[in-house]
Amino acid sequence: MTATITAFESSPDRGRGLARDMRVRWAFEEVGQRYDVQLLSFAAMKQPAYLADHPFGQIPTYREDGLVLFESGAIVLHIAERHAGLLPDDADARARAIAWMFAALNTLEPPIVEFGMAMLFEQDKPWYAERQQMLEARVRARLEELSRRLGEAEWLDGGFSAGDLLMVTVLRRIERSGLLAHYPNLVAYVARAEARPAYRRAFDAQLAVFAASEARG
Ligand code: GTB
Repeated sequence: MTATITAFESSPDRGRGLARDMRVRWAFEEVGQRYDVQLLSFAAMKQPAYLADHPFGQIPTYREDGLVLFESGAIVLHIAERHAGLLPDDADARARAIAWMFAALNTLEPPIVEFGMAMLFEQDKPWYAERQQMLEARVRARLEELSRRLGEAEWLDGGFSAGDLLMVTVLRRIERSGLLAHYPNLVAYVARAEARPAYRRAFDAQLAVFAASEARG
């Protein structure tokens, strides 16, 4: 049975592929699996029927046969474990790729999200400048470490994996902040991932949803 994921019917990122359904779409494209999408309004995401699937009323969810999952990282891992293409066969290499998945979501994403949220919602606060400086320093520290580890390699550990997929979706969130530009190897890493045909298909699919929502008005 084809899996169904949920996504915003009108994404606040205006189709820039920053909402977390993007990473799930991309994972499906990398492993060559079809998927369906159920589009939701913010209001629908908070209704009891949806909260039964997602306790926090967010996108994305994943549904296939009797299985319902939430958390984009768990969904990408599930897809990667069920289909070839996103995790190496060698057990040790596979464990390392999964470690990079956790690093993307647990080590890089929290300071990056905090930095972005402050820019969006706290600019009018008297303490904003001081706090933002601290948040930026935290992001820079992580980027510095990631940049050093990646060096001139193409991907984080051998071939492209679900670890790279998640890391790139996290890094894309600060593309417009200028912070990434201090690390040319990370800029090249993101660009390399964005050039993958699977990424392009996923990006175009989510952009088409946003364009349709705009056309409807
Ligand atoms: N940890 C969860 C996961 O990885 O699945 C987080 C899921 C999550 O934050 N979902 C967001 C959501 O449903 C959408 S992606 N929010 C609605 C709510 O909580 O009520 C986060 C997001 C939203 C918008 C942008 N943007 O506009 O750039 C980027 C990312």
